[in-house]
Amino acid sequence: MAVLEGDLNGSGARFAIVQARFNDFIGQHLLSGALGALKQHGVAPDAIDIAYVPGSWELPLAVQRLARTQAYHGVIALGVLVRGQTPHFEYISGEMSRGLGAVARDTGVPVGFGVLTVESIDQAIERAGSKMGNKGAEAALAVLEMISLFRDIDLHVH
Ligand code: DLZ
Repeated sequence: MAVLEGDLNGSGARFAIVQARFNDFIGQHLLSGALGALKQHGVAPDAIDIAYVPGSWELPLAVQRLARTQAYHGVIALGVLVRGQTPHFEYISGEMSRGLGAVARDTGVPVGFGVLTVESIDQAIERAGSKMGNKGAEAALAVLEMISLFRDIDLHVH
């Protein structure tokens, strides 16, 4: 029986981060969290590219564009989507999350979901480096683990 399990060692891997600029005053903390997690696990600064998009709606298309290049072992999507008074939130969050999942499955490139989908700015702040952790860092860790798991699978199978 083989047990296949990734670790968090990111040395030698290349990453793209796609950052949605909407609510950037919170988003920049997600970016710091993601960059900190990658650095902590051995990823060199020149192995990371950062692309900016206007809002969370644009994330899947930019992530797809980057993932399709096959130049990156993983892509991390970061954004801050706050529910307003209209159904806008549902439309954007539904398409964004489905789109990111579809890109990961279609390209085989791990995509980290570091997009806050929250009721209020306060909830967003709590999840961007205060009492509920940092979802940008968590997304980066998940991508690190998936990349390592895929390496293990390839080594085991071939
Ligand atoms: C329009 C909009 C609204 C109302 N709210 C957010 C939000 O909370 N978070 C976010 O990332 N983006 C928001 N946007 C912008 C859309 O994602 C998109 O950029 C625009 O509709 C233009 O396509």
